[in-house]
Amino acid sequence: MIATEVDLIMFMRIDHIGIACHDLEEKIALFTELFDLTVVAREVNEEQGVKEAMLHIADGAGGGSYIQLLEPLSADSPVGKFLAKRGEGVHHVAFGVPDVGQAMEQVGSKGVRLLDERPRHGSMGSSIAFLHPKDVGGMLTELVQAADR
Ligand code: V0V
Ligand code: CO
Repeated sequence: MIATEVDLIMFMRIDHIGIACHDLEEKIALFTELFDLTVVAREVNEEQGVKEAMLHIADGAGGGSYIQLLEPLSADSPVGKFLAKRGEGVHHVAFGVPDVGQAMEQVGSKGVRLLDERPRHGSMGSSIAFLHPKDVGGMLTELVQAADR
């Protein structure tokens, strides 16, 4: 789906909540046991400095909703620094959008700092981009365009 210039940025759903953790396998065991969730994808994303797993919650407009568990690949990666500073917990909230480039342009034009100049590779073949938490009420925000399904 291609948004036109007159369309406002459209959040179709919460795509995922990203949770920072020290030990991915331990937290996968916790979340699957507590909430009866299923791991549907795992990936090492070198560019983002993470080893991650997606636990499926539900399907919605243009894609699913997930919990994303994130273990840092190094101490100086975004998630590594977050763990050192704040400890384990909610790291970011990701919203599903129809067109990530368009969403970046629209939100960028409102003065929000984009942490990516162009969309990056995200989980399950998605295209992603991050917004600075200081410009979004303290919430690290991710825009996600799901892969064609
Ligand atoms: C930092 N801050 C946060 C935050 N991380 N606030 C809310 N949530 C977070 N996760 C605050 C921090 O406390 C500082 O505030 C301020 O922002 C600047 O932080 P910093 O520690 O000085 O800076 P850095 O170097 O830690 O950078 C923070 C940012 C960085 C957000 C710029 O983490 C980043 O570029 N993140 C985007 C990429 C990313 O997070 N990738 C991992 C997920 P005070 O203390 O000055 O008040 S990968 C992913 O989700 C994938 C692959 C996927 O979904 O498919
Ligand atoms: Co994410």
